[in-house]
Amino acid sequence: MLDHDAIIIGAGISGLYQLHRLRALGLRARVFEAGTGVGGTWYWNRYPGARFDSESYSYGYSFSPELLQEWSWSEHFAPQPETLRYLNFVADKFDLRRDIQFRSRVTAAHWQEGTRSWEITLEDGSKHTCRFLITAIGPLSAPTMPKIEGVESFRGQSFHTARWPHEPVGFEGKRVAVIGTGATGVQTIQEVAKTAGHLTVFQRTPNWCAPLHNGPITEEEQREIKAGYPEIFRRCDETFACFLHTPDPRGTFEVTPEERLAFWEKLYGERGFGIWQGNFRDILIDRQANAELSAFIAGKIRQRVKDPAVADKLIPKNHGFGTRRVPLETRYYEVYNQPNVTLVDIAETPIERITESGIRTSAAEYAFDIIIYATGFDALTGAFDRIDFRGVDGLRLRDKWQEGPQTYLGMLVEGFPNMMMLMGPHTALGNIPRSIEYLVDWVSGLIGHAQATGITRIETTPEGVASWTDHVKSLGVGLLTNEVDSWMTGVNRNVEGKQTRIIARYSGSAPAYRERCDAAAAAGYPELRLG
Ligand code: NA7
Repeated sequence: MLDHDAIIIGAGISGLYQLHRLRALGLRARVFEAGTGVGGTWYWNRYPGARFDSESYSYGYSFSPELLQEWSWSEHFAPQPETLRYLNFVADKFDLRRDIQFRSRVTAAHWQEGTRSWEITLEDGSKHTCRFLITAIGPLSAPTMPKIEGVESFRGQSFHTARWPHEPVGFEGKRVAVIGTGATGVQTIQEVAKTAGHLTVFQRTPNWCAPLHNGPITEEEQREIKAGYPEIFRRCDETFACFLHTPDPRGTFEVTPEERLAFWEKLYGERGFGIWQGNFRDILIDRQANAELSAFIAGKIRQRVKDPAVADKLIPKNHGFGTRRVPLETRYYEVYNQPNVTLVDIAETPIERITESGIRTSAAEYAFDIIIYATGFDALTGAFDRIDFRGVDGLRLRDKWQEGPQTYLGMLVEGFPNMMMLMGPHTALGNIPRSIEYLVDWVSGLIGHAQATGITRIETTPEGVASWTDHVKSLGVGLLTNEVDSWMTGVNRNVEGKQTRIIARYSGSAPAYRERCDAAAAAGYPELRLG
């Protein structure tokens, strides 16, 4: 007898909802979670300033009308502590904790053909068996430290943003360094700059940032939100990437220069991702359109940063607006007008090493009390690489994906029967909880089908994988995003073997993705071998 019907790795947004759904199917499901609490991304990323860039009310779970009415978001873009409270509230409300084992990092998962089951090994060496294995390990959950000599030698305090301590860290009067200026670095910098004695930002590549325009949710807005949830989620269902924003059907050059400017001014003044996700339909395809928009944003940066030389350093030169993830900010650029903040361009003067007392670049030596590494993640496939997954005949997932991931619908892998991935490579990212709810529902439908028909082995066919992988690749053709190094193209200069771009992300529309998955289910899963 197997220990469990299903094992879910991870108690983040996807793991929690998957547990809830599997229970409803009558399965004995168990979640193994490395952390000491629920929350996943929002459990680990406790760095100062961490918050949503999606509107709070478009980000929460939609599956329970009761939950939607019971929970009140306090800000349009909730800060991390509130989101973590929310996920704990969900865990309590649906009594999820009794099936979650914390402090339990999964190190290996091996397929056992004889029993059509998975054997999972935890860090403590214990083993657990199950019929179905569901990975809910997140697309951005394997933090990476920079490959810089001397990282271990620093005597002050140092933290990676995704492994932030649970105790408060004070910056008053302290000399603080931040390395990294992605979405995380930007949020950290604008918060730490408020109190640090002196903050030095080490920037290798500037990113194009745009204003978040956060604010508290008033009582009246709260009433409107709660009454309007069906409409909010209907909209998220219809938009390209499940945000409240979706591309404008017009092309950049189909309007007059005056109309274009007025539209961009409006978007720049509005909340959230509109400037990225709700812009003209061709800004990420048409080079000229992208260049015009980039020039517009560069103008904003120049207006906001007093020192023209600093402004120039903050303007990206090697990629256009929106071709990497756009960090949303609150007075980020104004931080560089403060006397307690210095920007060091390490593309110009590279970091040579971390020393006992601070950081040495090719031009100077800096002393610090605290170094913050906002250096990102081994994205999309990194969390998979950190677990020893072995499928049929001991095949290693890492080897199978050596040339880049190959999946069916981003959820199944040939040679890895009964394993389903939530937010694995080749699925739609966008407003992630919206994608998660869909994927969990689809996986639950498949497992429910197996339960009802006595199926104990589910494996995708090579044809299914080939056609999906080709489809994902073809969707990426012509996208400016895929011409740029970033976590979205699978590049991480700190990780061996991740120096070249791959197509690891589904870049079509979310409705088209769902249509394809729905059709597969409706047709009785023709691309799966069920037995
Ligand atoms: P990102 O977006 O991958 O950013 C990492 C940053 O760290 C980026 O600015 C990197 O510069 C910088 N970095 C990484 N390694 C080094 C070294 N060795 N030296 C100097 N600078 C370095 O990660 P985030 O955590 O900000 O965001 C990830 C996603 O999580 C985000 O998009 C949200 O969707 C949630 P580079 O650009 O590589 O030159």
